[in-house]
Amino acid sequence: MRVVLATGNLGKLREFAELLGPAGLEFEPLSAFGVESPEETGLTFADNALLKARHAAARTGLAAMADDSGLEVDALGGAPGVRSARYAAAPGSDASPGDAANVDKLLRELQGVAPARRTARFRCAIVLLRSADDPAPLLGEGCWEGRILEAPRGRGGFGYDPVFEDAASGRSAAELASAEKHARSHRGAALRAVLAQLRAAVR
Ligand code: ITT
Repeated sequence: MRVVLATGNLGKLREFAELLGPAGLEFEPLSAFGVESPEETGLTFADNALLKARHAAARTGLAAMADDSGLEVDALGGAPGVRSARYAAAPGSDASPGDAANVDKLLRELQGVAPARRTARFRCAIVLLRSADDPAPLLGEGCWEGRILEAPRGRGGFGYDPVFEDAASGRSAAELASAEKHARSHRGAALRAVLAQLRAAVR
């Protein structure tokens, strides 16, 4: 199956290459087709993953996979959530402010919040569509529990990884080797769920 991966996020692209290589599924990034990303208007991660996959399948005529993910922080009532990529953007703007600005804003919002109240989780929804009008999309979801640190730690990963402490190991996501991150992460779990459905469907 030739699959287009509907993401413009280089950190996600790298992780998909690491995760999909061993599964034997080859993909091409949406950027290779000169297609822009759609506006993310969904209320849930699954809504947005479906919208991105359908857009990519419609524009390329290929099967498409998309990931929508983000960070849910309990002390912030679940924010930034589906708005994680645009968290530090000016009101009304849809331009991506970048990882550093998003992390700075998160640390500012949590200033003075005690360690025990800094619980958070990454969420990820991954959708695989065989075509733009596929009536039965495959959907996998994953969740990774942790806590928001008071300052960044580690040099790996991308996005919010340096300020997300893995509940199980006490290390930041940016301090984990990539294989360790995939074994625990929201994206690893969501992708394993999609691949299991795919294997069952082609059996
Ligand atoms: P695409 O929509 O093109 O895939 P995006 O960056 O806009 O790229 P999302 O809308 O899904 O993707 O936003 C995800 C946000 O959550 C973004 O700020 C990421 O940095 C962050 N995020 C998701 N998974 C992450 C991970 O494993 N580690 C750190 N940050 C992550």
